[in-house]
Amino acid sequence: MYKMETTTTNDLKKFKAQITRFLMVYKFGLDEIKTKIEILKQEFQYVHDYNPIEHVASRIKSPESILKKVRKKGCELSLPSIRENINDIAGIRIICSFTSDIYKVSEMLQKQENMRIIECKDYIKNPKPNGYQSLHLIMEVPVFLSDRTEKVRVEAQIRTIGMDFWASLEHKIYYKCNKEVPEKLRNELMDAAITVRQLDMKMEQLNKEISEIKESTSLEYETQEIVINNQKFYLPKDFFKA
Ligand code: 0O2
Repeated sequence: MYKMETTTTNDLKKFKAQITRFLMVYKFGLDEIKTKIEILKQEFQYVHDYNPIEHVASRIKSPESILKKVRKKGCELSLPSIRENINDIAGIRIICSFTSDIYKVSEMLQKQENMRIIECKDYIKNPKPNGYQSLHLIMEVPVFLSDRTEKVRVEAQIRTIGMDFWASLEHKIYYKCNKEVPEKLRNELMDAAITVRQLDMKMEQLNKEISEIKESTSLEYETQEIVINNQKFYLPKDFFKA
């Protein structure tokens, strides 16, 4: 009896250590991608004086959620099978201001060396039947460990603020209704998804008009940058001469 209990405790300890090591590699993969995104963000801001990324959030799927997905997909419950079949253990969400920014960010990520794009799902061009919109990229990055290099998959969900707002509400409703959303609510969610799409298009149009105005006025006079209280201001050069 005593021996059996010890074996069980040891097995559990071993299993816990294995899972921790397994998930740790995904955390390193996420760190790699987050650094790449931060560099792109800063460089884009510097070169184009504009930042296409509003904010970034990331998470590692909990062992419980991994288990649920294994059951849903009907794949084998082993670490190699989980690695092969579950693509979103490491997930990053990139929120952009405008739909065109989503494609800019996706293109920049796809051009990165040392990174392989396994799959691209465009739920913006082809929204899901419930109205869900987002661009999903399954990426594979190498993680350099002390004794080996591992390739890690990270799922990026790139979407606008509106798409994100809709998705988080839909996710709540889906779980509140125990995955059986009543028809009335489903129709209302679909209407809201259409409104989000229209608002995104309107904002994109407005942004284009603002950029055109900015471009034409900046051509009229040369500006000089001044910094007051760590804030940048651009004033016409003639102002300083006067
Ligand atoms: P959670 O709790 O967010 O992690 P695949 O991974 O490609 O083999 P899957 O899971 O069907 O198969 O891929 P898909 O459609 O790209 O979905 C992956 C993730 O996108 C989901 O993960 C959700 O986070 C999000 N997503 C997809 N469809 C919807 C939707 O209709 N509504 C909302 N709110 N989110 C969605 P999980 O594991 O399902 O959930």
